[in-house]
This record gives sequence, structure tokens and C-alpha cells, in this order.
Amino acid sequence: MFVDDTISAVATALGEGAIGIIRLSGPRSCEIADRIFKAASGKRLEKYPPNTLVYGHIVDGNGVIVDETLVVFMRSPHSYTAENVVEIQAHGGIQSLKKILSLTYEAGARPAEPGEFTKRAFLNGRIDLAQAEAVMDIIKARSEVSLKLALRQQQGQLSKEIGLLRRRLLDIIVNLEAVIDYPEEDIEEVTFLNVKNTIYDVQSEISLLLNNAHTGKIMREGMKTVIIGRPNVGKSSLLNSLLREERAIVSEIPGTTRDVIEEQLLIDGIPLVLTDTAGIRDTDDYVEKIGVAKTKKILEEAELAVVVLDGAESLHDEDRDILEAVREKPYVIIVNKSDLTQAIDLAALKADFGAENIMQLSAMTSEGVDDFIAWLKKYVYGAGGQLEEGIYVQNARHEYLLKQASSALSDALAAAGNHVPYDCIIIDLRNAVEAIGFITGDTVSDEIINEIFARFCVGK
Ligand SMILES: Nc1nc2c(ncn2[C@@H]2O[C@H](COP(=O)(O)OP(=O)(O)OP(=O)(O)O)[C@@H](O)[C@H]2O)c(=O)[nH]1
Ligand SMILES: [Mg+2]
Repeated sequence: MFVDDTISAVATALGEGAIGIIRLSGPRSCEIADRIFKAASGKRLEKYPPNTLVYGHIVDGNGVIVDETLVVFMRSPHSYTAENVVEIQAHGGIQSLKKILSLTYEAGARPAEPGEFTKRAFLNGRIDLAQAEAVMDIIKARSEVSLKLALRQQQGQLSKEIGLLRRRLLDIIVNLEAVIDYPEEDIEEVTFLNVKNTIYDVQSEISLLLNNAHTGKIMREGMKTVIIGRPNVGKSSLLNSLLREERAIVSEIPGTTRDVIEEQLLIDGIPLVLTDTAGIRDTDDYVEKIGVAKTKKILEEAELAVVVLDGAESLHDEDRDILEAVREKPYVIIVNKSDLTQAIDLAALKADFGAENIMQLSAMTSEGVDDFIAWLKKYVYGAGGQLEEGIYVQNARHEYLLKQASSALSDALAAAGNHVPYDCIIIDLRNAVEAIGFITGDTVSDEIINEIFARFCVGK
């Protein structure tokens, strides 16, 4: 899959900006740049030491100046793609960038495909697949924490761990194969017990990675959270209080919110996709009915349900129905209107649903909202309530593969437990090695590689 042509693309966002960058990568980068770039010094770009910023102009075939630029040449392998790379810093206007780009094509470059620069960095072995994927996560990071996690992955934290686990599994395979091939020789004593112990160890490490994947995914994609409850309990007021603005209409008339309101927000760095819904009740109002049906659908899709109850009233049958509906999924119960005299039987509620998932607050005065935020942080980060050092798998593909590997290791453990012949255990172990190899791209098909890079932007 090695490539010998030279690609070019605009690497910055297309729009009006102070500068825009055109990037070339491939063996002919410098030669192509020298055809369209005239340094003010009169020297050719290739005569400069690599990584020197050279001032000059881009000129077209007739010698007419197209733009004033700074140009840098990075020699293979010391570049983003590990190939010869030239970056042209031009004025950041769409016309000027398009013009320069077309000149690079005329001079012999071909248009880069989406993600092709990063793909080349991967194919040339400078980074592995997990690191390449992290590049995209860095660009798309929604929050500071998400950025931090993507950077850890791009620096190779996950890759290193995967490499170690892979090594350990390969060691067992090699040992088992040696025992099979040379049974008479006393190679290194491999017993079912130490095979089992090693597999068990590796599986525990994978479980640790999977435990953090929940946090990682929320950070990358945002946590789908739905606020539900019967009419008039203060759902829209809670949304507004979290947003610190009057986003949703609040009124004393039950059935105020009839449609779904979705907002993306960061609460103490946690990205939420928060939906306020129509209060659930039996209603004859046609529009409200549609709203209630939508609410039920959104509840199904949400990762977390925030059930709001009115603390100033005792539980209604509708409240009980809603509470029963969320039992199956992660939920938190907000007893709202704590500023009013309370009528709800809090003790009974706590006995039924667990005190740790219930909190009293007032969406009107915002008193107690901090407790809810603290609860959220624990839900997302675990008991510590904050991001820890270490690896947080953020990517659904990685999570899936880790689960595959773990299940293959369970099979291997079962086989070893039953004293099944070594060959059979080796098959399971190979499956696990293959699954985690897909993460870093040690074992992966062209098709998957193409699919991954197609999701990148052009110029990255
Ligand atoms: N005293 C008090 N009143 C509140 C509180 N939260 C909401 N309310 C009032 O309760 C009424 C209903 O509030 P909303 O936020 O519209 O309730 P909702 O659950 O969105 O109602 P629907 O959209 O009709 O389902 C309004 O009059 C609010 O001012 C609170 O914490 N304390
Ligand atoms: Mg409402």
C-alpha cells in the first residue's frame, strides 16, 4: 500500500482567515513548490536547510504574482506524514487558496483524499491506527477533558498498553506452540495454571480499560440526558437553571412544553446533550399527545434519565408510572421545589429507589443544583468525581474490539480450565490477539483503514 505520488490540499478551514495553509506531501513536494514559489532571496527552496521558513511569492505560469507567502520544507522522515512535506502559508482567502492549490495540481500534485496525510503517516509507520484516530478526536474535541484524553491517545498511551497486552498473549502462544512441537524437550514448564493466570491478568487489564470507556465515550460524544416528569413539576425550570438562561418557556400551566427542546452544554466540563420534554400524562390534547409520544421515544434512546418530581405534592400515579419506566436504565431523581413546604414522602422514596440517587433542589432559586452537578460528576468519572490519570478509551471501535478480545480470553480460560488440548487454547488466544491488533492497526484490512480515514477532513 506504499504511495509514491505527491498529494496536495488546503489544510486550514475554508473561509476568511488571516492565513491559510496548503500542504504538499510526497517525493516531489519540494520540486513542485519550487515551480510555483519564488523566494525573495532568489534561491530555490531545496537549497535551504529543511524546516526554514522562507519568504517569497507564489507565481503562476506567466510569472504573475498570485500571493505573498511563507513556505517551509520538511524533509522525510521528519514531517507529519514522514514523507517530504511542503507547507505554503498564504493569505487565508478562499480565492487565493484555490488558485494556489490549482497551481500545485498543474505542477504535478494530485488532490489529496480525506485524511490522506494522516493515512500516509500511518502507512509509513510513524503513528499507529489508534494514534491516527486520536488526531480526529483532537480536532473534534468538545471539551477540555475530551481534548486531554485525545492527546493522551495520540501520544501513544493506549497503543503502548495494547502493545504490552499483545506481547504477553503472544508469549503464551509461543510457549504453548513450543510444547506442542517439541514435547520431549523440557523447554519451559508451561502448566495450565500459569497459562490461566497470565490470561486472567491480561483480561483484568482489559476490564480496567473497558471500565473507563464509559467516561471516555461521554467525553467524546456528550451524554444524552433526558429530563422527564409529569406536567408542571419544573422540568423546563431545571433546564434553564442548568443553562443559566431562560431557554425553555416556564409557566404554571401544565403542558407548557409540548415539543422536545435539545441543548448541548458543558457542566463542569462534562458535555451533555440535554433534552427537556413534554410532561408525561394522559391527555386529549392532540399536540400534547404527540409531545408525550416523543418523550417516550427519547427516554429509550437516552443514556441517563433525570426524573423530576414536585416535592410540594405527594406522589401522583403518573409519577409512579414514570419512576417504574426508568428503573431499567441509569436514572437520578430530582425532588424539585425544595423552597416550598414539602409534602412528598421522601423516606419512602429513598427506601424504594436508593438515597444516593435522590436529591432535593429548587430549580427556581438554584439551591441544591450543585448537589446534582456533584452527582453527575460521580456518575461520569466514578467515585473520585474527577478525571484520573491513565487511559480512557473514547472510541466505540476500540471498545468493541476490547470486548471481543475479552470474550475470546474467556473462551481460552474455559478451555484451560477444562484441560482442553493446547491447540484449542491457542485458537482463542489468537482471536484475542487479532482483536486488539485491530485497535493499533497491527492486524487490519485495507477496507477498515479506508473506512476510518474517509471520515477525516481533506487536508488532515
Ligand atoms: N416554588 C417553586 N416553583 C417552581 C420551581 N420550579 C418550577 N417552579 C414553578 O412550577 C411551574 C412549572 O414549571 P415548569 O418548569 O414550566 O414545569 P415543567 O415540568 O416544564 O412543565 P410542563 O412543560 O408543563 O410539563 C412554574 O410556575 C414554575 O415557576 C421551584 O423550584 N420552586
Ligand atoms: Mg416544560
